[in-house]
Parts: sequence; C-alpha cells; structure tokens
Amino acid sequence: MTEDLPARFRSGDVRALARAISLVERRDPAVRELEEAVLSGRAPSAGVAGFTGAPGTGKSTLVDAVVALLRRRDRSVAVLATDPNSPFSGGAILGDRIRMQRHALDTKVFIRSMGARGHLGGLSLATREAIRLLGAFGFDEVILETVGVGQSELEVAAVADTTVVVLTPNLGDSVQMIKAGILEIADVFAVNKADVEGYRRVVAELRTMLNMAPKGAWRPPIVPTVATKEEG
Ligand SMILES: Nc1nc2c(ncn2[C@@H]2O[C@H](COP(=O)(O)OP(=O)(O)O)[C@@H](O)[C@H]2O)c(=O)[nH]1
Ligand SMILES: [Mg+2]
Repeated sequence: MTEDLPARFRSGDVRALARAISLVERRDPAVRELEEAVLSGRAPSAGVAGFTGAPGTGKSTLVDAVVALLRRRDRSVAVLATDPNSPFSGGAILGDRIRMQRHALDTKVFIRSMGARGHLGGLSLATREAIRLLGAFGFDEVILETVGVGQSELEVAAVADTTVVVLTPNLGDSVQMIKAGILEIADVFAVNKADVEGYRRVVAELRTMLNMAPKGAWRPPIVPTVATKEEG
C-alpha cells in the first residue's frame, strides 16, 4: 500500500477509493490499516438499495434510471455491480459501462463491478466492506446490482436496506424466483418491461403468490416499470 492512501482517500481522490475497493476485493491485509484510518466511529454511512433478478430483466437499465433520479435530487451515488459468476472486476462490465455512460463525467457517480472470486459468502463480506468505504468517502447512496443466481440475492438482501426484485413478463423468470426463495427477501417487486405484452399476468401471478404469505406479513408492493423510458 502506498503510504498516502488514507490521506488520498480522505482528500476525496476517487482513484484512492478504487484502490481501496480492490484491496478489499483481494482480501489484502493492507486494507486493515486503511480502514482504521478512514472508518472512524463518526464515518458517515450510505443508504443501500439492492436490485436483483435474472440476467436481462433490466436491472442495469433500472439502476441507471434511479441514478439519474438521485442526481436530480443532488444525491451522490455509487453503483456496485456484483456478479458471482464473473471473474472480471475492477471497472464496470462493458455493457453496463456503455449503458451508464451518461454518468461517466459526473464526479458524484461512481460505478464499479466486483467479482466474488469463488468464495461462498465472500461477495457479501467484500460488498459490506466496500459499502462502508463508499459511505466514508462521502457517497449518500449505494446501489447494488446483482444477478439472481441462488445464493447471491440472499446476500444482497442481507446487506441492503431495501431489496428490489426485478421480474419481467416472462413466466420463466417468476418460476425461477420462487425456487430461489426470493419472495421472502423482496421489499419491492419491479415488474419491468411493462411495455411488453403479458406484464399484467406476471403482476397477477405474483399477487396470488404473495397472498399465500402468513397474515400480517409484509406485502411487498408490485411496481410495473419501463426502465428504458424511466417510467414506474
Ligand atoms: N422493452 C423494454 N426493454 C427493456 C426495459 N428495460 C430494459 N430493457 C432492455 O432489456 C435488455 C437488458 O437490460 P439490462 O438492463 O442490461 O438487464 P440486466 O441484465 O438485468 O442488467 C436491454 O436491451 C434493455 O434495453 C423496458 O422497460 N422495456
Ligand atoms: Mg446488468
């Protein structure tokens, strides 16, 4: 670790933040020293929203829309895209980077992907630490985007204040989700691609399933969205 990493971090150098997250991801012992220096008891913490769902449901598009919304409210926001199957890390996944290009020059937006490196539970551990660093750095909000593949969405739910489960008008999606026990972890359901035929059926199907939950249990709202038009 370079001597001045904590100082650079505290001065708001975004490259120091990126480096700190890489240390966390690699489980580099040097991160301890940095954390001691920057994560004091008074370090601010960010609000955390998680978006999870099958590939292609429109999570990145939705997140991009939410980032734009937060920026209009002058909130700074960091996006962590985690893909437990991906060995890639350090920078956004290519497609997402292109999609979120409009925020590229905005210093109050930070976009980064993290890999899980094959550790079960490693994703949530590294994500948790990265979130603390992002909060200490001064970000108001952190958005997690993760591909829904079994364990990962449970990990997202564990670290996020609010978990949004993204579905689309495609029967396959919802059936998969139930298997993964996703009904229990959702605070909100987004039925995205509401411009595509069949979304009403998914909403109805979801409502039926939620009605089977115990009485008095939290009933997550179901919100139809059209991420590509920033609707919903
Ligand atoms: N018709 C329609 N297409 C959408 C909507 N939201 C996203 N898409 C498209 O769905 C594809 C996958 O979106 P993406 O955000 O990459 O999904 P992710 O894999 O869940 O992150 C892209 O081609 C998007 O343009 C929507 O609301 N309506
Ligand atoms: Mg994506």
